Amino acid sequence: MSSSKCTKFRTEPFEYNAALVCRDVPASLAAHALRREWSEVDLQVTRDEQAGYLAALRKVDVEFAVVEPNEEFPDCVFVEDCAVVVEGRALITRPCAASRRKEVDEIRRILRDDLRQKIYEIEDADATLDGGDVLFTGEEFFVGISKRTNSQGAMALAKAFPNYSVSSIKITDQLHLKSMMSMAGPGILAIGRSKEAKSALQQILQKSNFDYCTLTLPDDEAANCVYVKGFLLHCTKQEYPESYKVFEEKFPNDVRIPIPNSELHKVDGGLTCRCILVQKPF
Ligand code: CIR
Repeated sequence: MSSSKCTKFRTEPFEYNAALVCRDVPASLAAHALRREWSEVDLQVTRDEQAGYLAALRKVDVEFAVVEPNEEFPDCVFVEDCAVVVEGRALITRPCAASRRKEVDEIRRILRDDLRQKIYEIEDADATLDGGDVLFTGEEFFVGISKRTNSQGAMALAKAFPNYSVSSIKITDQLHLKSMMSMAGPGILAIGRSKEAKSALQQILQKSNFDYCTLTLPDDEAANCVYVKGFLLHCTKQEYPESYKVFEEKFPNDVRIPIPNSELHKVDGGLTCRCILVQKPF
């Protein structure tokens, strides 16, 4: 991992004790989930992948809040896009895709009633914001301005979280900002090696006052990992052997949990997009 200065990063923003997840994949995902390039999807494999994901979260011992799969919403397993939750505040997003707009209703209810988060809404009807475009580093937010998220969406994020700075990062090719990066621990920014990932990193370094350690992965997709309770859910050796090697070298075996994602990746799903991590009040 590389870093020039040494910033002391706070760990509390990462102290999640609950996860909102979809109980299973709806059958409608196979034919109707959005995807940038058409690809046949094996429903049973996606269901096995989701079961593996839930098993991993059980292993790290977070409380579960579950949204039922809804056949009307083929993309509903990708809960991350529906809300941005930090320190007890939940901003309900306005997903750009029309087919995903109403997914937020059930997510809002669970965040408010079961996970006892304070709900914030986006008032600007022109704003679009997908949770996959929002990277919270523990110190600040970066928001991808992409085909899914616009500057009004970024402004709504800044309004909901006035204690944190929000910097916009221009995205051209990838679906979301987090399609090529995520936090692999407090202060550790996992990032891919594509031209677009490099451009995003450059923008981050220019706009940030913090000195993150960067964990560079050969594959953008592998840079989407989930840090929770000291564990790291990341790609498998079969899917991304070169990136897997990096995780193997940098993290002890007993904190790493490889998660298969190749089938859900066909509909542009990564690992972060299948949960919303939350600090539920005791
Ligand atoms: C979509 O296009 O909206 C879904 N098929 C994939 C969403 C992935 N979301 C995410 O990475 N946060």
